[in-house]
Amino acid sequence: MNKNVFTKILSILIVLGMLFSIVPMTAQAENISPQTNDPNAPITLTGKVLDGGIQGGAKHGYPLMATLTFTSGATTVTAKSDPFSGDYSVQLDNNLTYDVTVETHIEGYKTTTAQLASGFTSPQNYNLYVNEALCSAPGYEGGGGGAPILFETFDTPNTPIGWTVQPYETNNFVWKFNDPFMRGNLTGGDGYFATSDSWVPDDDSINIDTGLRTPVLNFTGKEVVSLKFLSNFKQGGTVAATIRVSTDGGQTWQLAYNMPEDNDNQPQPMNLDLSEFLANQSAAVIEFLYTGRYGWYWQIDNVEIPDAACNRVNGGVAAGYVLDANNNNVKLLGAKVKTNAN
Ligand SMILES: [Ca+2]
Repeated sequence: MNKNVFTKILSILIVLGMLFSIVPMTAQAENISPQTNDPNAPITLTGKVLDGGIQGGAKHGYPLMATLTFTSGATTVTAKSDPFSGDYSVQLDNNLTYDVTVETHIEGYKTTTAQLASGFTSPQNYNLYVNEALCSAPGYEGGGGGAPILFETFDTPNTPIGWTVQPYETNNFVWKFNDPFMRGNLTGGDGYFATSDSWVPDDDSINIDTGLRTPVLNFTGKEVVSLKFLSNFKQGGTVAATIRVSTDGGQTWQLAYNMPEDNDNQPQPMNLDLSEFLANQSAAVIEFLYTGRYGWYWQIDNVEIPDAACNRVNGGVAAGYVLDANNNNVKLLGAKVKTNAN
C-alpha cells in the first residue's frame, strides 16, 4: 500500500476512534452507588487540587490531576480534577458529612484526607503534599548533595563494622556475608551482599530466626527518615522477611514493614518511609529479620539512609496534548511521553 494512502487511512481510523471514545478532559463526576439522601438539595461543589509541596515549606503550587472521592455512609461519589487548571466539579448533598480522599497517580505525592462537614459551601480547594522521605515527586529533590547518614555495600565477606548479627536460634543459620550457597548477587548490586538462607536439604525441622542490625543511628533533628536498599526475597516454606525498628538502642522492637515475596527472582529496589517510627529518635536501630523454616533466601545490598532533606527544585509537573502530526486538530489519547526523568 502506498505510504500516503496508508497514513490517510490511519488518520481517518484515529479520527473515527476519537469520535467514539473521546472523553472530555474537564472534570467529571461519577456515582459509584446511588445517593439515597435528599435529592432536592444537592449543591455543585467546585474547587481546585493544587501542589502543596513540602508541608509547611516550599511548594510550586501548580494544578494537579487527581481523583477525589467523597464518601458518606453507603454513598460514594468521585470526581477528577483537570490537569491544566486543577478544577473539579461534583454534585453533593450538603446536608451530609463526607469523608474526602484526594490522590494522584503522579509519583511522590501523599494522599490527602479531609472531612467535609454538613453545611459545607463551595468552593473547597485541596492541597497534595509530597512524601518528603521519598522526595520523588517531579520538581522536588532530596539529599541536597549531602552525604548519606548510612551507606553499606557489604564489600567484604564479614560483618560490617558497627553492624551486628543476632542469632535468635542456637544454630548456624544466621546472616552471612560470604555468599555461602554461591547463589551470586541477585539484588541488582555488585560483589558481596548480606544474605540469610533457609535452604536446608531434606530437613524442615530447623527453625531459622536471625536479625541483621544496623549501627545505632542518631536522627535528632531529622523530620524524615527513609531506608533504601536492594533486595531479593525468594519466599518459601514458612519464611518471613521483615523490617523491625528500635528507638532505644535495640532493647525493644516494633514491626515496620513486611517484605513482599519475590519468587520471580527479580531484584527489588526498596525505598521505605520510616519517619513515623524513627524521626527525631536519637538511639535508632533498624533490623532485617528473617524467620521460618524450609524456604529460600533473602539477599540485601546497598543499604542507604539518605540525608533526606527534601527541596523544591526547578521543573515539575507539566500537562499538554499529543496531536496527530497530519491534523493538529486531532488530539491523541493514550500516547506515552517520556522525559529524561521519567
Ligand atoms: Ca555489594
